[in-house]
Formats: sequence, C-alpha cells, structure tokens
Amino acid sequence: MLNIMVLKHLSELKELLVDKPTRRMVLAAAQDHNSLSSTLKAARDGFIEPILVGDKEALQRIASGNNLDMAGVRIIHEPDTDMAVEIAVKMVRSNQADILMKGKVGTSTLLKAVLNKEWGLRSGALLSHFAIFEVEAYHKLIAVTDVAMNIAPNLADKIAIVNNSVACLNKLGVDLPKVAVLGAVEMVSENMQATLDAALLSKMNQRDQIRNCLIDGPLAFDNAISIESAKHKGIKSGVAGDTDLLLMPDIEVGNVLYKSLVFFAHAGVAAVILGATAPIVLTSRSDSDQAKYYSILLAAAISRS
Ligand code: COD
Repeated sequence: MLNIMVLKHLSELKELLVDKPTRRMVLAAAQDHNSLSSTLKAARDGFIEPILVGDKEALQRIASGNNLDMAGVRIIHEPDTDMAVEIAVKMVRSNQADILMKGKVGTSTLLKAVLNKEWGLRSGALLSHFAIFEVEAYHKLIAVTDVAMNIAPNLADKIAIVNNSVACLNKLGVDLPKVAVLGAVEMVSENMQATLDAALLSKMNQRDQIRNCLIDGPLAFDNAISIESAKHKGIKSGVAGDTDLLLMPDIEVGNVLYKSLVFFAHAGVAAVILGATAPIVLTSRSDSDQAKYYSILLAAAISRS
C-alpha cells in the first residue's frame, strides 16, 4: 500500500483512493457555500456519494447563484439546524452514511451531537482532531494533533490522542510513524508539565505500552522538524528531523501552529475528527475550499471498507 508520508502534496491523497469504493458522506446543515462546493467537487471526482441535509430552498439559491450543479444529489429538507445535525448524525449511526461533514453549524453544536449518549457516534475512545499539512519547507507531509478539539489534554488523553492518530497513519500506510511530543525545551523540566508528559509517553512507547509508532520527546519544534537543529543541540533521536506526527501540548499551541502554517507559510491542510464510529470532516469557516476538499478525501481514505 502507498505510504502517505512518502507524499509531498495533498493532491496526492487521491492516489490513496484508487480502487477504494465510493463513500457515502452526509453534509449536516448543508446550506454553506464552501462546504457545498467542495462536497460537490469530491462527488464529481468520484470519491464520495453526497447526501445533503438542510434547507432545500437555501441550497438551491446557493447552487444557482454560484453555478453549482446539484443534479441527482439526494437532499433531505430540514431547515432547522439542530434537527438537520441530528438527522445527519443518525444516518451515520444507522449505517446509511460512512462520513459526517459539518456544514453551516457551529463546531461545538456538531461535536455535542456527535457525543450525544443516545444517538451520537461515540465509540468508547476519546475523540480527537487530526490534521495533515503540506508545508513547502518540509520534505514530506506532516501530521499535527490535537489543534481543535481537546482543550487541555492530560497524560491519559495524550495517550488516546496518539493512539487515534497512529491508527489513522497506519491506515494511510505508515507502519511506524515517528511521533515528536512537543515542549518549549528538549530537556525534561519538573516545572513544565508538557516535558514531563513527553518523557512518560516516550518511555511508555519504549516499553510497548504505546505501540505501532516511534515516540520521542520532549522535542522543541525546531528539533522535531530539522535534523540540523537537533545535531546542533547534540540530540540523538530516531524522530528528530523526520517527524511524521507532532503532538501538541494543548489546544492553544496547536491552534496557533495551525493558523501560522496556513497564514504565514501558506500551508495546505486536510483535517478530520478521529475516535468516533466514523470519520468527521470538521473544517473551520476560515479554511479554504481546497482544505475542505482535501479533508473529504482524507476522511474517505480512512473510512471503514
Ligand atoms: N472524546 C470523547 N468524549 C468526550 C470528549 C472527547 N474529546 N469531550 C467530551 N466528551 C464527553 C465527556 O466524557 C462527557 O460525557 C460529555 O462528552 C460532555 O463532556 P463535557 O461537558 O466536558 O464537554 P462539552 O460538551 O462541554 O464540550 C465538548 C467539546 C468538544 C464541545 C469541547 O471540548 C470543546 O468545546 N472543544 C473545543 C472545540 C472548539 O471550540 N474548537 C475550535 C477550535 S478551531
């Protein structure tokens, strides 16, 4: 199988979908121009079969105003946003759809529906956000977690976040992803919780308590992504300079890195929520149409077969 970490460009995600069956994707509160156009493009390219749940009149207005072709696309008319989200989540739960995508609805409304104890998509695992970036200055795609869901993960949460991401990378063909646990420094400091958690995660990995990956940390950002920086500091590491996955200490660091990569480094991004019974495409309003399109492709690539 093709290994995603030999890829340099998100456009190559398409190669992971060759010979994979078309996935059914339900767009919740579908009357959102960017989400709708990226969904229709992914459908036109043959990667998904879309189901739109939302306000039909608004959908038709957006489609005709933006030259979007919705011919043959299944639409479930539900103008109430909360109800549209509930219908979409229940369709995934009852196996009428393989992927859930957020449309014109707030992130926390969608996540709370996904976490609903009676009809949500809980699997028993912690849900976490997983993003893959295409950055000109790095020699391959790089994954980052968790930049958007878990606010201040403790050690147990970080173990679950690593496990979610590693399982996802394994599905994408990376047998032993290199995981860098970030801190502000590369030495363990009793005053910095992130460095303590990083050291524990590394030791748990060495002892096979966290499997299918190679973890090192704490690593400062420069050591994680640059072998010259690591050598300069005298760091011996099987991860430094060739990281596949960056584990963030908390949502603020993660979110600032995400936005810096996109706005300063003009990085491309694809992102999904992992740990639910199905992948969830949950991009933010500021994400480009292309980011939404690649996120749909990523979700399709990891969706159950
Ligand atoms: N995985 C699994 N279960 C969870 C998770 C999770 N990540 N988070 C909460 N739960 C469960 C809890 O165990 C509990 O049973 C129930 O859900 C409610 O838990 P609360 O009260 O702690 O959580 P909520 O409902 O107040 O909030 C959950 C959110 C995911 C909405 C919250 O963590 C959040 O707002 N995260 C940040 C999302 C965000 O704003 N991102 C934008 C950045 S771009």
